[in-house]
Amino acid sequence: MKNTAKSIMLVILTSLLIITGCSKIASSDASIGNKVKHEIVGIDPGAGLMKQTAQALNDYDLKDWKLVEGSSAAMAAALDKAYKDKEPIIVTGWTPHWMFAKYDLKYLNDPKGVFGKDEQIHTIVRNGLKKEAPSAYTMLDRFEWTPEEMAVVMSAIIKGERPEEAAGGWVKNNATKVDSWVKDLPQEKGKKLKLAYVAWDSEIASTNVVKAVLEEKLGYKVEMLQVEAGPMWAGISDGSADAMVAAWLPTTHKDYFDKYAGKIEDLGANLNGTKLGLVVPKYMNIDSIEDLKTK
Ligand code: PBE
Repeated sequence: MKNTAKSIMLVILTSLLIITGCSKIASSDASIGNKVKHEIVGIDPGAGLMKQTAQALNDYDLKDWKLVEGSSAAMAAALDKAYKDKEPIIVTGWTPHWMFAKYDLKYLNDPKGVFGKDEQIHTIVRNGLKKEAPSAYTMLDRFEWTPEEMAVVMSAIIKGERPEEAAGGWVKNNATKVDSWVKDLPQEKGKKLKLAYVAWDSEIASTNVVKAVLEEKLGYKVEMLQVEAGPMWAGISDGSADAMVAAWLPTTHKDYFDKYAGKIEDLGANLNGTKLGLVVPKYMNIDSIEDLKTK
Protein backbone atom coordinates (compact mmCIF):
# COMPACT_ATOMS: atom_id res chain seq x y z
CA MET A 1 0.00 0.00 0.00
CA LYS A 2 2.74 2.35 1.07
CA ASN A 3 4.69 1.56 -2.08
CA THR A 4 1.69 2.13 -4.32
CA ALA A 5 1.21 5.57 -2.78
CA LYS A 6 4.85 6.31 -3.34
CA SER A 7 4.74 5.31 -6.97
CA ILE A 8 1.56 7.34 -7.53
CA MET A 9 3.36 10.35 -6.04
CA LEU A 10 6.29 9.69 -8.31
CA VAL A 11 4.08 9.45 -11.37
CA ILE A 12 2.36 12.73 -10.44
CA LEU A 13 5.69 14.45 -9.82
CA THR A 14 7.20 13.20 -13.07
CA SER A 15 4.14 14.25 -15.03
CA LEU A 16 4.26 17.66 -13.42
CA LEU A 17 7.89 18.00 -14.41
CA ILE A 18 7.13 16.89 -17.96
CA ILE A 19 4.20 19.29 -18.21
CA THR A 20 6.26 22.24 -16.97
CA GLY A 21 9.10 21.31 -19.28
CA CYS A 22 6.75 21.02 -22.22
CA SER A 23 5.05 24.31 -21.52
CA LYS A 24 8.46 25.97 -21.45
CA ILE A 25 9.26 24.55 -24.86
CA ALA A 26 5.79 25.45 -26.08
CA SER A 27 6.11 29.04 -24.97
CA SER A 28 9.47 29.53 -26.68
CA ASP A 29 8.07 27.84 -29.79
CA ALA A 30 5.27 30.34 -29.67
CA SER A 31 7.53 33.38 -29.80
CA ILE A 32 6.36 36.05 -32.20
CA GLY A 33 9.29 35.22 -34.45
CA ASN A 34 8.32 31.57 -34.72
CA LYS A 35 4.67 32.40 -35.26
CA VAL A 36 5.44 34.57 -38.27
CA LYS A 37 8.38 32.41 -39.43
CA HIS A 38 10.69 35.36 -38.76
CA GLU A 39 9.25 37.07 -41.81
CA ILE A 40 8.27 40.68 -42.35
CA VAL A 41 5.97 41.16 -45.32
CA GLY A 42 7.53 43.87 -47.47
CA ILE A 43 6.57 45.67 -50.68
CA ASP A 44 8.41 46.48 -53.95
CA PRO A 45 12.21 46.34 -53.61
CA GLY A 46 12.73 49.94 -54.85
CA ALA A 47 10.64 51.45 -52.06
CA GLY A 48 12.47 53.55 -49.50
CA LEU A 49 10.48 51.71 -46.86
CA MET A 50 12.30 48.48 -47.82
CA LYS A 51 15.69 50.09 -47.35
CA GLN A 52 14.63 51.44 -43.97
CA THR A 53 13.29 48.04 -42.89
CA ALA A 54 16.56 46.34 -43.88
CA GLN A 55 18.33 48.99 -41.80
CA ALA A 56 15.99 48.29 -38.87
CA LEU A 57 16.74 44.54 -38.99
CA ASN A 58 20.39 45.48 -38.77
CA ASP A 59 20.12 48.17 -36.08
CA TYR A 60 17.82 46.13 -33.83
CA ASP A 61 20.06 43.09 -34.28
CA LEU A 62 17.33 40.92 -35.80
CA LYS A 63 19.74 38.67 -37.65
CA ASP A 64 17.43 35.69 -38.09
CA TRP A 65 14.61 37.81 -39.58
CA LYS A 66 13.81 38.06 -43.30
CA LEU A 67 12.24 40.90 -45.20
CA VAL A 68 10.09 39.41 -47.97
CA GLU A 69 9.90 41.40 -51.21
CA GLY A 70 6.60 41.72 -53.03
CA SER A 71 4.30 44.58 -53.84
CA SER A 72 1.94 46.97 -52.16
CA ALA A 73 -1.01 44.85 -53.34
CA ALA A 74 0.50 41.54 -52.20
CA MET A 75 1.26 43.01 -48.77
CA ALA A 76 -2.33 44.20 -48.45
CA ALA A 77 -3.64 40.77 -49.48
CA ALA A 78 -1.42 39.00 -46.92
CA LEU A 79 -2.57 41.40 -44.21
CA ASP A 80 -6.22 40.88 -45.13
CA LYS A 81 -5.91 37.11 -44.94
CA ALA A 82 -4.03 37.10 -41.62
CA TYR A 83 -6.45 39.63 -40.12
CA LYS A 84 -9.51 37.55 -41.07
CA ASP A 85 -7.95 34.49 -39.40
CA LYS A 86 -6.68 36.52 -36.41
CA GLU A 87 -3.21 35.25 -37.22
CA PRO A 88 -0.07 37.21 -36.34
CA ILE A 89 1.56 39.16 -39.17
CA ILE A 90 4.12 41.96 -39.47
CA VAL A 91 4.05 44.20 -42.54
CA THR A 92 5.90 47.25 -43.77
CA GLY A 93 3.34 50.05 -43.68
CA TRP A 94 2.85 53.74 -44.18
CA THR A 95 0.38 56.56 -43.67
CA PRO A 96 -1.66 57.73 -45.55
CA HIS A 97 -3.03 54.27 -46.32
CA TRP A 98 -6.58 52.89 -46.31
CA MET A 99 -5.52 49.85 -44.27
CA PHE A 100 -5.64 51.89 -41.05
CA ALA A 101 -9.33 52.62 -41.63
CA LYS A 102 -10.20 49.06 -42.60
CA TYR A 103 -8.34 47.19 -39.82
CA ASP A 104 -7.31 47.88 -36.20
CA LEU A 105 -3.57 48.26 -36.62
CA LYS A 106 -0.63 49.76 -34.77
CA TYR A 107 2.87 50.88 -35.66
CA LEU A 108 5.59 49.17 -33.64
CA ASN A 109 7.55 51.73 -31.64
CA ASP A 110 10.89 52.55 -33.16
CA PRO A 111 13.02 53.80 -30.24
CA LYS A 112 16.14 53.96 -32.43
CA GLY A 113 14.35 56.20 -34.94
CA VAL A 114 15.29 54.14 -37.98
CA PHE A 115 12.06 55.05 -39.79
CA GLY A 116 12.68 58.77 -39.35
CA LYS A 117 10.30 61.50 -38.35
CA ASP A 118 7.26 62.88 -40.12
CA GLU A 119 8.11 63.86 -43.65
CA GLN A 120 6.25 65.11 -46.70
CA ILE A 121 5.29 63.91 -50.13
CA HIS A 122 6.81 66.23 -52.73
CA THR A 123 6.04 67.07 -56.35
CA ILE A 124 9.04 66.73 -58.68
CA VAL A 125 9.16 67.88 -62.30
CA ARG A 126 11.72 67.63 -65.07
CA ASN A 127 13.98 70.56 -65.82
CA GLY A 128 12.46 72.62 -68.58
CA LEU A 129 8.81 71.86 -67.79
CA LYS A 130 8.25 75.41 -66.57
CA LYS A 131 9.13 76.75 -70.00
CA GLU A 132 7.51 74.04 -72.12
CA ALA A 133 4.25 73.49 -70.21
CA PRO A 134 3.83 76.49 -67.91
CA SER A 135 0.17 75.86 -67.06
CA ALA A 136 0.85 72.25 -66.00
CA TYR A 137 3.89 73.44 -64.08
CA THR A 138 1.84 76.00 -62.18
CA MET A 139 -0.96 73.55 -61.44
CA LEU A 140 1.56 70.99 -60.16
CA ASP A 141 3.23 73.67 -58.08
CA ARG A 142 -0.11 74.61 -56.50
CA PHE A 143 -1.25 71.03 -55.95
CA GLU A 144 -1.49 70.36 -52.22
CA TRP A 145 -3.97 68.34 -50.17
CA THR A 146 -4.39 66.59 -46.83
CA PRO A 147 -4.13 62.94 -45.73
CA GLU A 148 -7.90 63.04 -45.06
CA GLU A 149 -8.59 64.16 -48.63
CA MET A 150 -6.32 61.48 -50.02
CA ALA A 151 -8.09 58.92 -47.82
CA VAL A 152 -11.40 59.67 -49.52
CA VAL A 153 -9.95 58.66 -52.91
CA MET A 154 -8.12 55.63 -51.51
CA SER A 155 -11.18 54.26 -49.78
CA ALA A 156 -13.35 54.72 -52.88
CA ILE A 157 -10.78 52.65 -54.80
CA ILE A 158 -10.66 49.94 -52.19
CA LYS A 159 -14.45 49.76 -52.22
CA GLY A 160 -14.26 48.87 -55.90
CA GLU A 161 -14.27 52.12 -57.90
CA ARG A 162 -11.72 52.36 -60.68
CA PRO A 163 -8.94 54.81 -59.74
CA GLU A 164 -10.02 57.23 -62.54
CA GLU A 165 -13.60 57.14 -61.29
CA ALA A 166 -12.60 57.70 -57.67
CA ALA A 167 -10.32 60.60 -58.66
CA GLY A 168 -12.96 62.12 -60.96
CA GLY A 169 -15.53 61.95 -58.15
CA TRP A 170 -13.19 63.64 -55.74
CA VAL A 171 -12.42 66.42 -58.22
CA LYS A 172 -16.15 67.02 -58.72
CA ASN A 173 -16.84 67.14 -54.97
CA ASN A 174 -13.93 69.46 -54.17
CA ALA A 175 -14.46 72.21 -56.71
CA THR A 176 -13.26 75.07 -54.52
CA LYS A 177 -9.93 73.46 -53.78
CA VAL A 178 -9.46 72.25 -57.38
CA ASP A 179 -10.32 75.70 -58.74
CA SER A 180 -7.60 77.24 -56.60
CA TRP A 181 -5.07 74.96 -58.35
CA VAL A 182 -6.13 75.97 -61.87
CA LYS A 183 -7.23 79.57 -61.33
CA ASP A 184 -6.38 81.88 -64.28
CA LEU A 185 -4.50 79.18 -66.18
CA PRO A 186 -5.05 78.87 -69.96
CA GLN A 187 -6.76 75.92 -71.67
CA GLU A 188 -4.55 73.56 -73.68
CA LYS A 189 -5.75 71.66 -76.72
CA GLY A 190 -4.77 68.09 -75.92
CA LYS A 191 -1.15 68.90 -75.12
CA LYS A 192 0.60 65.69 -73.99
CA LEU A 193 1.98 65.17 -70.51
CA LYS A 194 3.48 62.13 -68.81
CA LEU A 195 3.10 61.45 -65.08
CA ALA A 196 5.31 58.73 -63.58
CA TYR A 197 4.18 56.87 -60.45
CA VAL A 198 4.66 53.68 -58.47
CA ALA A 199 1.66 51.46 -57.70
CA TRP A 200 1.58 52.44 -54.02
CA ASP A 201 -2.01 53.02 -52.91
CA SER A 202 -1.28 56.59 -51.81
CA GLU A 203 0.34 57.44 -55.15
CA ILE A 204 -2.34 55.72 -57.24
CA ALA A 205 -4.77 58.11 -55.56
CA SER A 206 -2.71 61.31 -55.91
CA THR A 207 -1.54 60.68 -59.48
CA ASN A 208 -5.07 59.97 -60.67
CA VAL A 209 -6.36 63.16 -59.06
CA VAL A 210 -3.64 65.27 -60.72
CA LYS A 211 -4.34 63.58 -64.06
CA ALA A 212 -8.09 64.30 -63.73
CA VAL A 213 -7.44 67.98 -62.96
CA LEU A 214 -4.93 68.46 -65.79
CA GLU A 215 -7.29 66.81 -68.27
CA GLU A 216 -10.70 68.08 -67.15
CA LYS A 217 -9.72 71.60 -66.11
CA LEU A 218 -6.76 72.43 -68.37
CA GLY A 219 -7.27 70.28 -71.47
CA TYR A 220 -4.07 68.22 -71.27
CA LYS A 221 -3.88 64.62 -72.48
CA VAL A 222 -2.13 62.83 -69.65
CA GLU A 223 -0.40 59.48 -69.82
CA MET A 224 0.31 57.69 -66.55
CA LEU A 225 3.51 55.62 -66.52
CA GLN A 226 3.51 52.94 -63.84
CA VAL A 227 7.10 52.13 -62.94
CA GLU A 228 9.32 51.15 -60.00
CA ALA A 229 10.73 53.82 -57.68
CA GLY A 230 14.20 53.93 -59.29
CA PRO A 231 12.92 54.36 -62.86
CA MET A 232 10.40 56.93 -61.64
CA TRP A 233 13.18 59.21 -60.42
CA ALA A 234 15.41 58.41 -63.40
CA GLY A 235 12.52 59.14 -65.78
CA ILE A 236 12.05 62.67 -64.46
CA SER A 237 15.78 63.36 -64.59
CA ASP A 238 16.17 62.20 -68.21
CA GLY A 239 12.92 63.81 -69.33
CA SER A 240 11.13 60.58 -70.33
CA ALA A 241 8.45 61.63 -67.83
CA ASP A 242 7.35 65.21 -67.06
CA ALA A 243 6.37 65.02 -63.42
CA MET A 244 5.54 62.90 -60.40
CA VAL A 245 3.79 63.55 -57.11
CA ALA A 246 5.33 60.58 -55.27
CA ALA A 247 8.61 61.78 -53.73
CA TRP A 248 8.81 61.04 -50.00
CA LEU A 249 11.26 63.54 -48.52
CA PRO A 250 13.54 64.39 -46.84
CA THR A 251 14.24 60.83 -45.61
CA THR A 252 12.61 57.97 -47.48
CA HIS A 253 13.76 58.91 -50.99
CA LYS A 254 16.93 60.73 -49.93
CA ASP A 255 19.18 58.44 -52.02
CA TYR A 256 17.19 59.10 -55.18
CA PHE A 257 16.93 62.82 -54.43
CA ASP A 258 20.69 63.15 -53.93
CA LYS A 259 21.46 61.06 -56.99
CA TYR A 260 19.46 63.33 -59.31
CA ALA A 261 20.22 66.66 -57.64
CA GLY A 262 20.37 69.43 -60.25
CA LYS A 263 18.69 67.23 -62.88
CA ILE A 264 15.17 67.65 -61.49
CA GLU A 265 13.09 70.42 -59.97
CA ASP A 266 11.51 70.01 -56.53
CA LEU A 267 8.20 71.90 -56.29
CA GLY A 268 7.88 71.22 -52.57
CA ALA A 269 5.34 69.35 -50.48
CA ASN A 270 1.93 68.29 -51.78
CA LEU A 271 1.00 66.49 -48.54
CA ASN A 272 2.06 66.74 -44.92
CA GLY A 273 1.69 64.21 -42.12
CA THR A 274 3.13 60.90 -43.23
CA LYS A 275 4.51 58.01 -41.24
CA LEU A 276 6.34 54.79 -42.01
CA GLY A 277 7.27 51.69 -40.07
CA LEU A 278 6.48 48.14 -39.12
CA VAL A 279 2.76 47.59 -38.69
CA VAL A 280 0.88 44.80 -36.88
CA PRO A 281 -2.76 44.09 -36.00
CA LYS A 282 -3.73 45.47 -32.58
CA TYR A 283 -4.59 41.94 -31.39
CA MET A 284 -0.88 41.12 -31.35
CA ASN A 285 0.83 41.31 -27.99
CA ILE A 286 3.77 43.38 -29.09
CA ASP A 287 4.50 47.11 -29.05
CA SER A 288 8.05 47.79 -30.13
CA ILE A 289 10.49 46.61 -32.78
CA GLU A 290 12.68 45.69 -29.82
CA ASP A 291 10.08 43.10 -28.77
CA LEU A 292 10.88 41.08 -31.90
CA LYS A 293 14.09 40.03 -30.22
CA THR A 294 12.67 39.12 -26.85
CA LYS A 295 9.00 38.13 -27.20
N1 PBE B 1 5.86 54.23 -49.86
C1 PBE B 1 5.95 54.45 -48.42
C2 PBE B 1 7.07 54.88 -50.41
C3 PBE B 1 7.19 56.07 -49.59
C4 PBE B 1 6.74 55.64 -48.25
C5 PBE B 1 5.78 52.80 -50.11
C6 PBE B 1 4.67 54.89 -50.33
C7 PBE B 1 8.43 54.17 -50.33
O1 PBE B 1 8.61 53.34 -49.45
O2 PBE B 1 9.31 54.47 -51.11
